[in-house]
Amino acid sequence: QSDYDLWLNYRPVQNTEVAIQYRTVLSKVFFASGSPQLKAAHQELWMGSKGLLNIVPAQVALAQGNLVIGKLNQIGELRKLVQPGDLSDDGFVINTIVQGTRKVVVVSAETDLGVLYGVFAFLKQMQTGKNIDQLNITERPKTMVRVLNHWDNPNRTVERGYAGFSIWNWHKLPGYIDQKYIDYARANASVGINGTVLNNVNANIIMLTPAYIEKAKALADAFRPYGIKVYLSVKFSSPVELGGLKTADPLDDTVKKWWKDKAAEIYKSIPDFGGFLVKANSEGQPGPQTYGRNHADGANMLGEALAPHKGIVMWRAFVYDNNVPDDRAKQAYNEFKPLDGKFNDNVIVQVKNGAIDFQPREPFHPLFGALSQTPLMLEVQLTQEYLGFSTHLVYEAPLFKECLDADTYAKGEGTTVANILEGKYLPKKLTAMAGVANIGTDVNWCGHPFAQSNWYSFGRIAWNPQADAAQIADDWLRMTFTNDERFIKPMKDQMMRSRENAVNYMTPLGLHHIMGANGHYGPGPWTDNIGRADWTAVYYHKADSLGVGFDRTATGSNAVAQYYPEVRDYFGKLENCPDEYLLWFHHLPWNYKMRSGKTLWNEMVARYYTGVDAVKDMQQVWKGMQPYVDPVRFNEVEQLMAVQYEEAVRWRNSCVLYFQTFSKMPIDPKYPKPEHDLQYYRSLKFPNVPGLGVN
Ligand code: BDP
Repeated sequence: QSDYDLWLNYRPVQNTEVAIQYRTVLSKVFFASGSPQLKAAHQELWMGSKGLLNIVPAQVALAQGNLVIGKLNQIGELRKLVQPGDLSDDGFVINTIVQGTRKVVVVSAETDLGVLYGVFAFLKQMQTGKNIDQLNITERPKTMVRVLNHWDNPNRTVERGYAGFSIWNWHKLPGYIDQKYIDYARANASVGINGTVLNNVNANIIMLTPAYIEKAKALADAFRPYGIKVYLSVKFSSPVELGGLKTADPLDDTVKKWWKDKAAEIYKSIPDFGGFLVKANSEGQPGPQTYGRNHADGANMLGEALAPHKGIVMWRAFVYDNNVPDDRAKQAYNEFKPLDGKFNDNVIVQVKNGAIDFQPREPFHPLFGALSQTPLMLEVQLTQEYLGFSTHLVYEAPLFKECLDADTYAKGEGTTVANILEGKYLPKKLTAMAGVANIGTDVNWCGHPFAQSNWYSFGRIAWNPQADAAQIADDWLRMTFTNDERFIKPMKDQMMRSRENAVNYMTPLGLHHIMGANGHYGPGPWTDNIGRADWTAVYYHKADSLGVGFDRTATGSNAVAQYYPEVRDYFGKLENCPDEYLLWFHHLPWNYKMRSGKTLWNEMVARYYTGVDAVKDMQQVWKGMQPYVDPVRFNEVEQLMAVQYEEAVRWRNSCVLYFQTFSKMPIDPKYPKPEHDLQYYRSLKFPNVPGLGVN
């Protein structure tokens, strides 16, 4: 057994009591036949039964089944007994039904894909050791589009990828379908992910050439049985660069026609193609503004090209410009707020969780709540660009949830990001969530055995933004490792703390964007003068002899004014602002008195040391886990934690020594002194940092 199998490794059930129950249910199975999705579901159930129980279920007639699986119109009278309500959105039911002397477990749905989801959910019950005697589960996805965004380049490098190269072997496609593609699709479907954007948002035009459309088609065909649609990132200037046109102006008729023809060409090969993801006028990418038009003009033009085929446009709000003399945190809002309501129905605006860039902690993006007529989707980053790459154990679900549970107050109290995302205020419009994939060619897919939990939890949370991070960690640990409580309890606890630990040793108290330049590896609070101010660290922490932090209140950039009054007061008024966001919104003196009674300087130092100590604790806890984990993974995690510890120490030492040059205050002697001086940490060079994929 290897961690290639992810949370679908179907280990033998240890608990003999439930195993007997499972065997009885699985001994006689009616499985409706039909579509490729039902076949995939059937295959999965058989695979699961083999692994979990070492049995091959016997296929029986509908009336004989202890387990009945099929679409509602395939399960006869049982349909009436499950009373599912509307399941047209690929939801499913799993019910234990008593019919006279017969007890039968029914897994059913309106759609084929719903049945597949139901089968995965049923398997999960057994993987997590649940009693299946009285099941009564109805689930519906709360968002329509649940996509991974691969930042994969055609040459197989992965921008910000820390798990090897791209899993898409473009050279061997379309002729060769790697088993990995199927396993990828299974893993996605098991958590409800229903789409994948194959290529980097910094898009290469080659993706739209006929040869690559055929390659994408081969992937789409492989994924279809698992309900995964294929999408592409497109470069806005494609009509010029690929089509030879003079312009890519979205209002130009030849440009419109070019995109219409291109869309038609794609749909000819991939009839259920999902649509386009677009990064425009951001970080050097071309866009409608290049031609004096706005984001809505650009998005709608592409929307029109896709609309006849039912495709969608995911238009990114990640825009900022070094030439705009305003706080970077304000720029997306300033660009998109005036365009509210101007987007076509098949366009959705994709917004990162925070206004800067996937930092260890950011306040929720002010665009959530600000646009009331435009559907917004949330983009989170599974690949740990700012969270220690693939060497740090950081479970990100608490980070996703922090954003989703945040209250925007846009329509009064309770207007959370999650509620907005689910389309509660814009019924019938598109709803979606995207995760920047952390997947590569590493045997364990994600580089770190625990990084798989970020892929897993993304799917669960995209399906249900109200889901609970601890519950998801619990399920993932059980499915991936063991149901042994002696493992589950401590490791769940470690996972739940892990993100806060990373915040503490990297960017405590609202600090942000102080990582190393370019590669974004390790600390770089001293980063200045690298071509553009908004890519430096000093732009964000603004440390000086008087204090530290970015004043985003009315006396500063006033970014806080982009929030609704309740939120504005929460972050903007010093007496309300939680410590976690303090230096994001306020520039404060080094001797500012914190809630803890400590000075700001001492509190900052304390946080850095606490963060590192927490990694040490985690290492200790992991040592105790040896009896419950196979030696390969035990060893992998042990080594990675040692690396994480070293890097956490480097973050701490670099940051406290650097900020001390401004505070001029001592580090409490109760803490171990940094082993080296600041000069040493500044001089460290890390050539060949992963993740700088060039396309
Ligand atoms: C940043 C990455 C950069 C991406 C960009 C984006 O550093 O590589 O291209 O986001 O989201 O986080 O477009």
